[in-house]
Amino acid sequence: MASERQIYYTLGHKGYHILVLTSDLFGLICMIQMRLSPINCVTFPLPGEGPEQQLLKPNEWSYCDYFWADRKDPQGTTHVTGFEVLLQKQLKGKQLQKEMAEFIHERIKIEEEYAKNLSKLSLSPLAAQEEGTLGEAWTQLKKSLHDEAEVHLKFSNKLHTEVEKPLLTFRGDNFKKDLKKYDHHIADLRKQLASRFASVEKARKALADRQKDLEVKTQQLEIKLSNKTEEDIKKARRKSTQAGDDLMRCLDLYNQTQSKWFEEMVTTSMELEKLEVERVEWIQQHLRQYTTLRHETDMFNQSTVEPVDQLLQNMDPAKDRELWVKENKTGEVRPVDLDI
Ligand SMILES: *[C@@H]1O[C@H](CO)[C@@H](O)[C@H](O)[C@H]1NC(C)=O
Ligand SMILES: *[C@@H]1O[C@H](CO)[C@@H](O)[C@H](O)[C@H]1NC(C)=O
Ligand SMILES: *[C@@H]1O[C@H](CO)[C@@H](O)[C@H](O)[C@H]1NC(C)=O
Ligand SMILES: *[C@@H]1O[C@H](CO)[C@@H](O)[C@H](O)[C@H]1NC(C)=O
Ligand SMILES: CC(=O)N[C@H]1CO[C@H](CO)[C@@H](O)[C@@H]1O
Repeated sequence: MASERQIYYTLGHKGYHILVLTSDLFGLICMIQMRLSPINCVTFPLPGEGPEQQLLKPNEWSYCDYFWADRKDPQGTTHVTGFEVLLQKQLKGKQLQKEMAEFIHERIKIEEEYAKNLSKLSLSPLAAQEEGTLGEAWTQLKKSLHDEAEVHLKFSNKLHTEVEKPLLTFRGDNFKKDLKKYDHHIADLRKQLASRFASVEKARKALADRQKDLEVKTQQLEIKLSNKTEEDIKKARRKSTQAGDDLMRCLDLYNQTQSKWFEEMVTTSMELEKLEVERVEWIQQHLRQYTTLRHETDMFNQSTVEPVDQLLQNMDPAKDRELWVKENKTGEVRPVDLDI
């Protein structure tokens, strides 16, 4: 009797499918139809086929939703997997973080040199002999340069320990090793997927051959071109069924591997997403520390000139004159008219 079976193999989670249509009408003809769009051995739905796909994390622009396909590199010669694009982002982030540390290092050097210059100038003997309240104010002004130098030195030290070092040491050498591990893990699964895909193709061809063979034998029997017996046909049919089962088995293995790859892609890309969020937050935190320290410097820096302002306010030119006159006066008896 005529029987018709339709077996849908759903691959992956998003309705990617291989449709195996086994229609053994009179037990003779098997039709296989593969309805999928494999790209580099990953099966995607054909446009308009399969159920509508929803994003795994709608509205989040999550890594796990946007890196399923491979991309041709700019030269167009080799393919870069979506996962490799994510890995490259991580490596670049690491490099940029290092460059930021380098930049802060240069900033520190300027600050140190500036402090050294101020400190040196504060020791200058210029106008050291100024006297009185003006002399005091002048001495304080020179001293303020030394205090200011201290402020800048402290700033540079804090920049080093609280900004440069954290930026430099965030994620040590293990980070690249970890990325390599992720890379190998996902690449292995892709390789497995490719080999399973090849098996499916091979099994599909084998089944097609078996079916052709069965068809030819059946026709030959019908038009009595051959003395093939029912036995031969049964044998051919058995082999065809076997080839069909084999294909099913290969499909199932492919299915499992793609499913595994899919899951690992989701978990690993979300892991990378988390790492990126952490990196950005870490840098943000330390750049904020930079601005805090810089503000502090201004405030301390202000305080170094406050005593100078104070002394300038306290200056008393009259008193200075008095003091100077007392010390250097040459005689207070005034001359009188000549009298004979
Ligand atoms: C420090 O002084 C030297 C000259 O003595 C000058 O070349 C340099 O630019 C100064 N540096 C800073 C940061 O002011
Ligand atoms: C079938 O035909 C072949 C030659 O075409 C012959 O050798 C063979 O003996 C035949 N077998 C039967 C069962 O008639
Ligand atoms: C504080 O230091 C900055 C340099 O970092 C300098 O330009 C500024 O004039 C200083 N301000 C005072 C009040 O000393
Ligand atoms: C004024 O008197 C002081 C103290 O005796 C002295 O050090 C200074 O050299 C004198 N100034 C002049 C111009 O003689
Ligand atoms: C039709 C079919 O075999 N689907 C399977 C594909 O693979 C996943 C994961 O191994 C299974 O859960 C499905 O049942």
